[in-house]
Amino acid sequence: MAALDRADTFIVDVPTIRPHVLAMATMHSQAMTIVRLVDGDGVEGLGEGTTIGGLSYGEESPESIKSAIDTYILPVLEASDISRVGETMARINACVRGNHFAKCAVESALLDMAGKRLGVPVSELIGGGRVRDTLPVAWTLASGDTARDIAEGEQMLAERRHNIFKLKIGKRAVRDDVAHVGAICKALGDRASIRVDVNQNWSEPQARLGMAMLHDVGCDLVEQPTAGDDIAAMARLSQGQTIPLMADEALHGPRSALRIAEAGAASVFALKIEQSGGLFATAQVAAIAEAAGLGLYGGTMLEGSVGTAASAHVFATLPQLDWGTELFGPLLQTDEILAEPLHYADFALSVPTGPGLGIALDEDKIAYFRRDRDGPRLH
Ligand code: MUC
Ligand code: MG
Repeated sequence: MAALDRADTFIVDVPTIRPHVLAMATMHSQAMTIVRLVDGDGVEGLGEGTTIGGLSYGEESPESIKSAIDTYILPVLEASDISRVGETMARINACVRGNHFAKCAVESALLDMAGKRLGVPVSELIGGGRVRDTLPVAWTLASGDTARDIAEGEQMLAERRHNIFKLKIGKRAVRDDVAHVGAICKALGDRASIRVDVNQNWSEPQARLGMAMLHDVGCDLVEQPTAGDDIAAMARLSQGQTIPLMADEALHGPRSALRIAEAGAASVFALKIEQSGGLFATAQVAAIAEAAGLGLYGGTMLEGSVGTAASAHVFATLPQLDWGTELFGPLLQTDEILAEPLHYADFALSVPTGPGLGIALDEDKIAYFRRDRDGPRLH
């Protein structure tokens, strides 16, 4: 039995190392909603709710994540035995519809506490437990400039940090975007896997043209070319094109995963703990993909280190992670908010090995960056 003693939900704004240009927004900083729970024995749990570009990516914003937790989820936690994570999340799900990002942050904090109480990493509490200690990590080239992207890719290869690159396209005309991808494939493609993410910005005819051309220039994978809620168009594209289609925005947990798999609307799933509604739900999405013979990729909402560690614990439980992960979020930020940063080397991220998430916050950094203190206001 464990009762909630204290909770603190706050937003931290950390600048990005360069502008990050996506089809729907250009990021100059990342806003992360962090939840910290402490039980009566002083055991602490951390979770993160993070999206991209305010409300331009999805239906939850940093502010709505904080408000959903503070107003509707904390009262449920106060009335629950929070050592029972599954039961507590079921109670939350009965009171709060949707709000997957907020629920994921809270479930992550509960699992962090459960792991610390039991003396095991969170990865041992998910599915069949941990099967790997490192995860391949892609980097996103999204400066908005082809030459700068190539130079950045060369640097990543030389440092042995990344040899998988995702390019954010969908903002320019299809042929211009393909020329940009083709130039990067030509420069880096013999030493790296090059993929693209359109973030839903193509119509079906644009996607038909774009996917065929991308295949011809040596691109390996196309992520969410068209609207995520048009499963029929995704199915036509996925079945009609040679280049594999990866579902991202279309995935919102197990039910959507089953619909996409049944429709043949993707051949790869981008798993995201927040979009799925939590770590347990992500494992269920992965199980559906595996049963349907689909490929798996560990996605990110460009979370900072807390959400990245939580994602890493889930992805470490997946025996077949054919497409690697993109858990590079902390590296896109100018400052680290953990006392000890996550470890990246040899094209991979090491999954933390300590109890729970295996991480601790740097309290000075948090005091500086949290939006409700005297730190900078970055938007
Ligand atoms: C997305 O849509 O997949 C992941 C990497 C990146 O640069 O943006 C994201 C979000
Ligand atoms: Mg995506």
